Amino acid sequence: MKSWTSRPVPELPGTLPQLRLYDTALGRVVDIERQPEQSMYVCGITPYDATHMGHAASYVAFDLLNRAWRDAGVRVSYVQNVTDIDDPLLERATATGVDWRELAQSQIELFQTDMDALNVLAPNHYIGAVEAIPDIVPAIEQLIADGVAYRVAGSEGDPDGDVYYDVQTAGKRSDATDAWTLGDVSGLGEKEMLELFAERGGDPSRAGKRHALDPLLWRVAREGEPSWPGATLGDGRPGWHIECTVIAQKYLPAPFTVQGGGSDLVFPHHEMGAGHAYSLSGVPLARHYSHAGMVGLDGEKMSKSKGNLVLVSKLRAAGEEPAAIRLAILAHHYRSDWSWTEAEFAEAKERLKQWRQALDHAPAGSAASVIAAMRNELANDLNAPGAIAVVDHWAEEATSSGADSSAQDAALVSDAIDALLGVEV
Ligand code: 5CA
Ligand code: ZN
Repeated sequence: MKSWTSRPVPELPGTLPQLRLYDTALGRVVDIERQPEQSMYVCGITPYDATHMGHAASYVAFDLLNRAWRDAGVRVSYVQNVTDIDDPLLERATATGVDWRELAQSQIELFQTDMDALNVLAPNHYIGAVEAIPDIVPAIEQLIADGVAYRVAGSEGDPDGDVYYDVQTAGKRSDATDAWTLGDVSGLGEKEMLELFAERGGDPSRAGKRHALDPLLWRVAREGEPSWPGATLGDGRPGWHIECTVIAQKYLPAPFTVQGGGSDLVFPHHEMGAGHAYSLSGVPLARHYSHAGMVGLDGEKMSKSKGNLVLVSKLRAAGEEPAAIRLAILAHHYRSDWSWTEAEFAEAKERLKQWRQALDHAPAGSAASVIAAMRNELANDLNAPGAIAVVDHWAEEATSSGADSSAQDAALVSDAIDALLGVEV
């Protein structure tokens, strides 16, 4: 699938120090090993709804990582999927009387326009679940042949042949220290897992499964549902976790550096994806798992059912500047849960104005220390609020100095804000 186009990233003198990032599986901040090329997989949208502020914040978070690596002189190989076939998409299409393909297409286009507006760098590979099916089918066949996946007999209206991943058998396959067992990524106990599994697309009570937490790999065709050729699996469509695993394994090294997404993906999605990958390849899927906090509206969870979605496209249509939206997102550390509020958006707009005014008074020789301090903040677990505070401090001094601007310093500070924070001032 075609991706959007990245805007150019200004080059800055010097380089970002050692990058440290919070690793969900380890539960602490770790040094990210230096390599000439880093690799990142960020879970993409399920295109049944327009990009809301929560989606946007998760892509902006990993865009900071992308930019930090680039600033450290490292190439970045970046892959993102789009879940262009799944239950929620079909349900929404049916409910609204729109063809599911048209719904997906329109929301993907809107998402890409939003990402471009927010100056999020594009992935090198943007891959749909549907286009990955020819790669997913043999992977599931291999899991069955290896005894870590099984077919379930039909019952209660479900036909024969849905394929599930056997979490218990898979978790006992190897004694290697890097082998996967259930809970390695999320650190959760079984009771919490069961609750989240049911909430987030799992089917714990499906009859015939070996374990309630076994996730779906292949759903055989049902009347009225789209399906694709599945070779020995029979016609059907893929489960959710195997989609990301297979796409990541095809386009990225094994293991790749960071898998990212919102914190609602820790379990079951990234947990199960890590299991599938280890079963398929005998090496971990990713070296690190990284998660962005959840965004709400005025203190409540943002959800379609509550009707409280803040859509990036709606703000844009109302004439709001995307750079201000991005700055409002960045005022929160990527790992914290936070709420979008009008008051904070107003603050972000005011901040952008002040930064722009300050550029007219950039003191000569002031840029180097601003860039170094911003880099230190971002190298420390992508502390964007810290980097913003650095620029705020510089802007206050610049404005109060009233001096004529040093063109060179103004250009450097402006480039740093663009290159590191992705905000065009
Ligand atoms: N297609 C799958 C991932 S493979 C999916 O979760 N799609 S999504 O459209 O539901 O979400 C896309 C991304 O936005 C995910 O990383 C998800 O964790 C993140 N996300 C969704 N809601 C929020 C929210 N309220 N706050 C922060 N991030 C969110
Ligand atoms: Zn995913």
